[in-house]
This record gives sequence, C-alpha cells and structure tokens, in this order.
Amino acid sequence: MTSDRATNGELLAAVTAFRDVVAASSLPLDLPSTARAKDNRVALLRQLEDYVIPRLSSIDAPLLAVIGGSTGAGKSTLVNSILRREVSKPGVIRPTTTSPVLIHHPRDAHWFTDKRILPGLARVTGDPSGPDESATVRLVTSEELPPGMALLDAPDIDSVVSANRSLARQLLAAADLWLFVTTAARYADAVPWELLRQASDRGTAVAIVLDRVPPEVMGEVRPHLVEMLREQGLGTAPVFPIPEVVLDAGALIPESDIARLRGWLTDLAADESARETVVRQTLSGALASLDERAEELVVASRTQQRVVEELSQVVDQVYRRARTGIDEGMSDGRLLRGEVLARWQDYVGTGEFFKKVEVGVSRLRDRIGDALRGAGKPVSPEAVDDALQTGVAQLIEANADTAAIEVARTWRGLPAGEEVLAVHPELARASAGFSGEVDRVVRAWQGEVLDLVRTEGGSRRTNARVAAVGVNGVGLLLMLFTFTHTAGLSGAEVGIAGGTAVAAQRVLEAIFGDQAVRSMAAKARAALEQHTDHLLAGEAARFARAIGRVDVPADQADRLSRALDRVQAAR
Ligand SMILES: Nc1nc2c(ncn2[C@@H]2O[C@H](COP(=O)(O)OP(=O)(O)OP(=O)(O)O)[C@@H](O)[C@H]2O)c(=O)[nH]1
Ligand SMILES: [Mg+2]
Repeated sequence: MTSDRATNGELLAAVTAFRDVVAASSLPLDLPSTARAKDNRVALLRQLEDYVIPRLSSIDAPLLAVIGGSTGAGKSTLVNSILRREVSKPGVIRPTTTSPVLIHHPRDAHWFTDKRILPGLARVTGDPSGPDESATVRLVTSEELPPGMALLDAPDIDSVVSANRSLARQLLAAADLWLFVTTAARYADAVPWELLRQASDRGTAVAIVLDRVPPEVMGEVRPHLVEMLREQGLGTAPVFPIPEVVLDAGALIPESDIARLRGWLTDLAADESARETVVRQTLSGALASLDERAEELVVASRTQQRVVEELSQVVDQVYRRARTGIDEGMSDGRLLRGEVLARWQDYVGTGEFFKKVEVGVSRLRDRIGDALRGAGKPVSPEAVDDALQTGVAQLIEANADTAAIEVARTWRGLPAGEEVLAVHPELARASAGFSGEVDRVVRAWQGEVLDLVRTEGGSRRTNARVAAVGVNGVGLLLMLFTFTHTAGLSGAEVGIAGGTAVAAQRVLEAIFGDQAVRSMAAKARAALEQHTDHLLAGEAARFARAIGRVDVPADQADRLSRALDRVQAAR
C-alpha cells in the first residue's frame, strides 16, 4: 500500500477539509424537502469521521470486521465460537450486548487503544466486572485471531433500545467488512435488509452468516437468501450457513460447523493483498458515496438559503409598506380631523380665529397673540398636543400591527414560515412593549419640535412674536402644519382640516417668514420619519432574529461544492 501514499496524503487532506465544511454546515429549517438531507448529513459526518478519515490516515491498520444483525441472532455466540472462548457474553435476556467488544491480536493493540477509530467511545479492558457501561468499547486480545484483522461484536441493529440501534449503525459505518448474522427464522426481516441495501449502495464489503438453520430447511433457505442478496446488488457476498445445534448456556458452536467461516476469516487476515482488496473496496465505495450525499446537502443548503431569503423579503416588503402607510397618514390631513380638530377648535375658538386669519397678515401679526389666547380666554395648547400625540401614535401602532399580521399571514403560506411562527407566536402582532415605546417616541418628538421653535426664533423680533403666542402654541402650529405641508398639499386642499392648516400656516409665516416655516416643517417631519423608521426597524428585526437563529450561511452550498470537487480531484 506504500505506492499510494502521496495520493492518500492529498486525498486525506481533501477529505478532512470536506469533513470540516460538512461539520460547519447546518440545515436548521424543518422543511419536508430537506428532511432526508438533514439525516444524511449526520450519517455522512459519521462515515467520514468513523471510517474514511481513520482508514485513509492509516491504510495499514488491521481490517475491522463488524459482526452485525438482529438481537438474539447469535452474534456473540458466533464470535465466541470463532475464538473458542467466551470473549463476549451471550445471553437469554434481550438485547444482551449493549456495548461493543473489539477482539484483536495482542500485536495489533496499538491500533485500537488510541482514538483512531470510534473516537466517541472510551476504551475499557479486562473482563467485564459489572453491567456494560455506555459509550465504551471493550478491547479483548486473542491469539486465535491472526494479526491484521479485528472482530467487533456489535449491539443489535433493530434494538428496542434506541441507543443500541444507533450505536450498531455507527459501528457498521466504521467497518471494512460487514459480517451480517441472520437466522433461518429471521433472514427476511426488513431492518437488516435496509442496512444491507445501504452497504450495497456504498460498496461496503459484506459477508453473510446464515445462523441456526435447521438441517431440513437448509436446501430451501440458503438459495432464497442468495437470490435476495443478488437482487440487492450483493450477489458476490459470501454466505456461510451454520446448522442449528443444541447449545447449553454459554456453550460454543462445534468446531466443525464453524470451520468454513473461521477458515475464510483467518485466510483473509493472513493474506495482505486480499485484505487490501477488501479495505480498498469499502474505502472506494465510501468515497464514491460521498458525491451523492454531498450533492444532496448542497441542494438542501441552497433550498434552505432560498427559503430564508424569501422569508426575509416578505418582512422587508411589508415593513416598507407600513412605512409608506404611515407617511401617507401623516400627509393626507387625516391626523388633523376628529379629536385633533375638535380640540383645536376649543383652543382657538371657532369662528373668531378664522375671521382673524382672513383679515390678512399685517393685522394678523398684531392679533396672533389674542387669537391664540382664545380672545382672552386662558386656553392651553396641551389638549390639542395630546390629541395629536394620540393620533400619531395610533397611526404608527396600527400600521406596525397590520405589518406583523401581514408578515405572519404571508409566512404561513411559505415553506418553514409556519414552523418559525410556531416557535415565535408573538411575531403575529406588534411587540408587547411597542405601544409604550411609540408614546414615548412621539412625546420626545413633540419636545424636539418645541426646541426647533426656540432655536429658530433667531432675531429679537421673531422671539418676541413667539413669546407673544407662547412656545407651546407655536410648536403646536408647526406640528399641525407639518402634517399637511410636506406632501405638497396646500392648506386649502385638505378638506375639513384645511382651515386648521391654513390658519397654522398663516400664523407661522407671520412669525417666521414663509422660507423659515417651510424649512422648520421639513426638519420636524424628517425627525419624525427618522423616529418612525427606527421603531419599524425594531419591529422588523424581531422577524430577522427569529430566522436569524435558523440562518443558513450564504456561501454554505458553494463551500460544500468546492470541498467536494477537491475530494473528487484527489480520488
Ligand atoms: N441452540 C442454539 N442456540 C444459540 C445459537 N446461537 C445462539 N444461541 C442462543 O441464543 C441466545 C442469544 O445468543 P447471543 O449470542 O447472545 O445473541 P446476540 O446476537 O449476541 O444477541 P444480542 O447481543 O442481544 O444482539 C443465547 O441464549 C444463545 O445461547 C445456536 O447456534 N444454537
Ligand atoms: Mg450479543
């Protein structure tokens, strides 16, 4: 095997790099279309770590023959019979073997005491003192077995104990050779055949022990089994029938009945090139099977990536619409109707104020103060402020709530959306603290508008006018004007609210001049939009976080593809 060392080196490097990429990959979404790839990803990783990498790293290590099959098939009895002593306890209590027993020649010990193979299992040696410990492999030496080959007695493949089942599969995946033990009574069972099909798909070397065959059915059972093997692409697998004998507890199968199987195993162990053939067969089968499984993982990664993108796009679109909805609500004059209008009219007094506005700017200047003081009545602008605050907050909350409902509704129709929502049902509404947050932000904005009025006052004359009306009153006018001005509506165009807007505009212009008023309104509006964007971004981020937790790295599929290409090139 020395001639291939350079190739092996490159192949090992490529496979190790591939393993790292597979290990780093994830398929976090529960999609029906990628469920199989998810299972296969784990199996692929196992196969790389338990077989391909250890085998490539030490191509000269002894051949590992794993004895697998259903519980009670007689695996442990067979192993003991081959070795002519009890190395693995057989038993009547099913399942008996719960942790694997690995038997090797004393000279081969160094191959198995380290973690080259089955790194997840702790090594124990010596006779078992108590019950099997989980996650261990018992190492037993035997001179009966030639150097160059090790046997592993595995737990049952179709165990009622699920840990046994998965351990048995892991052990089979680590094998150079599967020695499948079945019985005359059970050879047609489904589970062993499912595993044999996998072995066939992966090109794993397989031999079958047809155990406990009553002599009178031998002529019928054996050809049937051979036929079944052929159908599954395992026509070349040798079959070793062993006749049923009466066995006392712990007794061994007579030498003569086991001789053929023993001979085959010891010949294989002694013949380096035959051993190499078996190892190479299983290794190239395993390497070849990487392609399909890796491709499946690549496709599944792309699918999941696309699904995550689809889900995120919905969030972007819906929240962009919410933003537009809020903008429109702030521009079309609707905020100035209803409660705001009623409070405004309380504030300025109905007919009087508008008459004063109509009189004209020059006279108005002198009368602003009176008008806004409600013709002598002490009226504060706060009631209008409150109404406006409520209106703006409701507009933002309603749009945010609709957006959440809309995203949830659309997600339910998309792959994986339902699952994410099942984990995060709170996403279907605006977040719990949102209303309070909006109130706080809108109030803060109102404070900023007052600051704007104070800083824009500028000249002494302007300051004097502001003072005449009161900062709060001017601030209120600016807010009202802000909600009509920026959409390009003139006061007259906004219907019922028109009077309000015209009044606000005229008074503000009288105080600041029209240029300054426009610039102040633009600033106030920009500030509110910035706050709104921030609030909506926070809401949208909840969805991003929910998918973020199941995010598929964007370049995962490409990285897998490239790593696989390198393995293929080195093979
Ligand atoms: N008569 C007879 N009994 C057998 C033979 N092989 C095994 N047995 C009995 O069948 C029972 C199960 O044998 P085991 O060797 O423990 O079976 P196993 O496949 O290792 O079972 P698990 O470890 O549970 O997977 C024991 O009571 C054995 O004595 C055989 O060839 N003939
Ligand atoms: Mg057993």
